[in-house]
Amino acid sequence: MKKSVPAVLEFTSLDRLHGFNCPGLGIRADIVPGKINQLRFTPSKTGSFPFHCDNFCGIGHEGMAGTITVEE
Ligand SMILES: [Cu+2]
Repeated sequence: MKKSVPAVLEFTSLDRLHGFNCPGLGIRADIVPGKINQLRFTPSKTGSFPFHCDNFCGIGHEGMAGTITVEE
């Protein structure tokens, strides 16, 4: 992502309820099966920000994670 550039993150799930949580950027969203959830967000700082699934969803839950990179 680019700092100070508005973006829309879209989430959906093919199986069950998950949760997107990126504490470093202060954003989270429910990820609901069969639905597209939109999260409007404008990053105000640069860096690498880990995110994870915050709704225990079964096997593989621990691996549901990644990093958002915000550049200048
Ligand atoms: Cu999950």
